[in-house]
Amino acid sequence: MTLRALAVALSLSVLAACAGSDAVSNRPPPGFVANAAEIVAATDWAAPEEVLVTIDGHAFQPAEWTFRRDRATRLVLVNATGSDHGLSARQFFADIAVESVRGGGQTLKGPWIESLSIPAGQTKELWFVPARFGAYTYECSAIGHPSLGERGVIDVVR
Ligand SMILES: [Cu+2]
Repeated sequence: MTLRALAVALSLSVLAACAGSDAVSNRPPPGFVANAAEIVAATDWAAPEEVLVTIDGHAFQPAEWTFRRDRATRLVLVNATGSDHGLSARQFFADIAVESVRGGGQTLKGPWIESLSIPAGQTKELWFVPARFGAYTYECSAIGHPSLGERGVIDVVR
């Protein structure tokens, strides 16, 4: 790898870590579900189970989310505030197969996601299949927000 290529790779990884963007991958980050693309392709997306979450008053409402393993799922995140928020949930993201991230007038295809932004006043949708059972924590990726209570738990059950 040339120095220039290394510099580009480093700057891309810094961008991917930024709270203010969506980072969707077409190569599996370490530990992520390896066959996510096959899971997405084998899933019927006509009527996904919907979970609606509103961000307001420095809280995700509700804060506890329950999903069912192997089900097509549509997580709708409504940002009812005037500031930007994001979903930071590394272990949860590692265990799901992402069909798409929708919102802000665009659709990003998965099958792996590392970060999700929810800009002020916008709604983002995460279309995915929980591929492993688990109990997870998540928090807002904006600096200082988790300590104000903007965090919660996720359960993936049968
Ligand atoms: Cu926040």
